[in-house]
Amino acid sequence: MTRFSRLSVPALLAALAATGAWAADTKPTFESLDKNGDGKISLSEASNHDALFVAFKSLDTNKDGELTRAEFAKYQ
Ligand SMILES: [Ca+2]
Ligand SMILES: [Ca+2]
Repeated sequence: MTRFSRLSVPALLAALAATGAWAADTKPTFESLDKNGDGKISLSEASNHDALFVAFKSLDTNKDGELTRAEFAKYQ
């Protein structure tokens, strides 16, 4: 029994890791990304979210280095 529960720990960790990977894939809200509350998402604010960071340049249509709510809406 003891041996079985020891073996199940890595399996549990793997399951948690899989859950975390899924959560990282979900799209964040504008409010959660705009840490300083200035109504825009800067590149450093977007860097907290890998997928958004990658998409940042294409979303920033006026190339001012920040995403407005309207620019971010295209991502959602
Ligand atoms: Ca901001
Ligand atoms: Ca912009």
